[in-house]
Amino acid sequence: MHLGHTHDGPAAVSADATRPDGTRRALRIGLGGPVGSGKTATVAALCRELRDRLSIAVVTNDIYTREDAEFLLRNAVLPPERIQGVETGACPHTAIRDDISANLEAVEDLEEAVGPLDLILVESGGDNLTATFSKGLVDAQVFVIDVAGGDDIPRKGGPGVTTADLLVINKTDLAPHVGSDLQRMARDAKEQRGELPVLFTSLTSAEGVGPVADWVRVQLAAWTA
Ligand SMILES: Nc1nc2c(ncn2[C@@H]2O[C@H](COP(=O)(O)OP(=O)(O)OP(=O)(O)O)[C@@H](O)[C@H]2O)c(=O)[nH]1
Ligand SMILES: [Mg+2]
Repeated sequence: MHLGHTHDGPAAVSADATRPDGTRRALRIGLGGPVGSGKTATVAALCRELRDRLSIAVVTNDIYTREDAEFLLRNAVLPPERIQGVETGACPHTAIRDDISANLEAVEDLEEAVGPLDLILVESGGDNLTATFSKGLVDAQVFVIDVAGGDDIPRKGGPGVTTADLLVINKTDLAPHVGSDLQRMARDAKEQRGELPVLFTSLTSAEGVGPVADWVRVQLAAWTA
């Protein structure tokens, strides 16, 4: 389902876009958002959708475990050497915004071990509405919320909702069960984000992650242009 508007322009990219040998490094996309909104499910679905044509790796962040990396490994969304878990040991936003060293090391290790890569997905641990990625870590960021978390979340704003390069509103299949008004969520998101894109997804539906995969392809085309 796509109630939002699209925006095909390239996301803002960080300055250092090359590997030590001068070739272009992988596009790095961060996925953040509240606990349980569907970040890992989105990463898994993106890997399945894109892995045949693109060379992909994933970094996951968890506070005390490597649960998400293990989920991706169990589900064999990528070969094991392409998945790395970072145990942040503290608030997830610290590791993606304030001290990004562990994540940067994971991203660079992957690029060296299994590269050249086209795309690296970095999943933040579940956090609150203020969490955003440092531009030193990722080139573009996706904020994933879900309809079951309350249909007033887009209206509440915060940097994730208002400034992420893409806002994904997931689990639309649950809207009738939790009384969420998708039209209202689309209107509120548009008000908060202006021309920045918003996509509605249900990973249990046939369309699944398709619209997000299309957005990733557009970012990659801009990155490699
Ligand atoms: N009904 C429904 N369930 C979904 C959808 N997407 C994800 N889920 C389920 O929601 C739960 C949480 O999904 P995850 O992908 O683990 O969420 P997350 O954002 O990675 O969670 P944390 O990493 O713990 O913050 C899982 O049980 C998923 O199967 C969806 O579109 N519809
Ligand atoms: Mg997760």
